[in-house]
Amino acid sequence: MAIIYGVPPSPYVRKTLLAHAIKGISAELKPTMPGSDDPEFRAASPFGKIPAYRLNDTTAFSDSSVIIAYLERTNNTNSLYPENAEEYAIALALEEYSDTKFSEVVSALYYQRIIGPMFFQHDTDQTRVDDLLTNLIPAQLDYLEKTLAGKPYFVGNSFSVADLSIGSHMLSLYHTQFDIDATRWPAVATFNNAFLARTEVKEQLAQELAVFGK
Ligand SMILES: N[C@@H](CCC(=O)N[C@@H](CS)C(=O)NCC(=O)O)C(=O)O
Repeated sequence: MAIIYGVPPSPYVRKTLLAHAIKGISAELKPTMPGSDDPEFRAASPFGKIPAYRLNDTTAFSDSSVIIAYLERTNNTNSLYPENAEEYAIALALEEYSDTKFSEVVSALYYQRIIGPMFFQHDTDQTRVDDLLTNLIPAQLDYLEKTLAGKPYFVGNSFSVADLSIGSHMLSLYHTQFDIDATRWPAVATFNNAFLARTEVKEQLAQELAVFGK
């Protein structure tokens, strides 16, 4: 069985665990913090980022997008990639947007409110939080609202890696208790509620709450 190195509250580990659950693939989670100097982990993730993935003694690699692309090649149950070439490209572009720009602002709030105080004895910077709440996160939710354009999925007519990535980062927002105002962002709020209602997401959330002692 493959090994996933990481901890469930990381949005990228979360995304990877959810892909396994959606596809019905088992893997062993080896709890590993970012920057860990465990040599087995470092061989899989030279820069110390989580998640990393080990298939066997000789093959290991890192990055949630890489791991999920690999999984798809081994098992196309509940495919996360659209068949159509244009939709495939848009799904990858949205995954990249989500794992960079969207993650940047969401993870900043998640760090300020949850991860920093809980694991790194960092005090919350209220000025930064106010900027995230008032300007930076709403700007990205405006973009997502426009992109969804009232549809249930970000690309085409089924759940794809774009939805998985965006939903995974939205779960960080859930932990921060950010309220996705359904009058300003109705499609995003509907998407988020549908994501939270998925069985594998509920199970993932329960694991994360356990890590947070909730
Ligand atoms: N593009 C990577 C990003 C992974 C990532 O940034 N993980 C964070 C934890 S949530 C990390 O390990 N940060 C440590 C660092 O940047 O040194 C992926 O999709 O897996």
